Amino acid sequence: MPKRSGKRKRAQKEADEEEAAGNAYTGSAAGPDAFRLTDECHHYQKRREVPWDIQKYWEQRYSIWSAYDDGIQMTDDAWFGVTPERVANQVAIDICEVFPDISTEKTTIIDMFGGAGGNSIAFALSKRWEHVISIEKDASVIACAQNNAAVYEVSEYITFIHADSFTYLSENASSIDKSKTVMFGSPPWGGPGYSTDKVFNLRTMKPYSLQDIHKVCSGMDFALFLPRTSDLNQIAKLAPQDKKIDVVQYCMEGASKAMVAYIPT
Ligand code: MGP
Repeated sequence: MPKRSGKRKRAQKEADEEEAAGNAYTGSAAGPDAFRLTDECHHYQKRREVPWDIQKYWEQRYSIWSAYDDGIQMTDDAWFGVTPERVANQVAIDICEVFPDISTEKTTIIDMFGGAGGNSIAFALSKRWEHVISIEKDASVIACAQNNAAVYEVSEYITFIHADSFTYLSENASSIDKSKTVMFGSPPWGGPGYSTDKVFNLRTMKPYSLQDIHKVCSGMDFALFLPRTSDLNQIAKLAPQDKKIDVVQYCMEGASKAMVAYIPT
């Protein structure tokens, strides 16, 4: 792929954003309204095509996406944050078991930081939800997610929303039925350098802190996918009176990849 100048790249990104914004995609199978893949979406096949800083993730591509070879698309940044498939599937099972009234009352799950689709696809595959809503603010990344949902044959079960989660949730607050909705968030952790701190400070997590996310999820059960070294004391402070927060470490090949905090209403 030829290198583009920063200015041209930015202009192209803006044009892509505008085009995708005009496509308020509301769910059905990929058709003419689908978000379009951009120059930032790739299906790398050879190691030499892959930028050095994501080679480690690309080497793990089949544990991230078992169907990688069927046409999975990723932006370079999306590799850092995508949940490996087995972990995403286990989280989709656990979220139903951990929250006590989930089996009877909840019909919608909102994936606040949908990314390239790893978690939303797992929620759709679980067939547990009437609505899986995947919100993503990057036009190229949401195009990858929609493509990847089609690879896993679940496009029709996911509503892709191209938006900033915080704006979307505040603008749509009145139409979200909190008694029927569960929130899931796998936020950015501030890049791959997150692991340098012995205990990860969720209060200074960038660009959204634990408190920012907690605020928009209040009144709903929510599950957060966080660094394996996250400060448990900070998480514990969010426990509603007389309730506990379950924290689960998700391991692959004997080592934790991340933890999920299941925070009840
Ligand atoms: P990692 O710790 O960067 O890599 O990501 P690895 O190879 O497990 O660890 P290392 O110790 O060998 O370097 C581990 C997993 O964490 C990834 O597969 C993602 O699921 C998740 N992850 C990593 N980052 C940087 C993020 C992030 O910023 N946000 C989210 N939501 N998940 C991330």
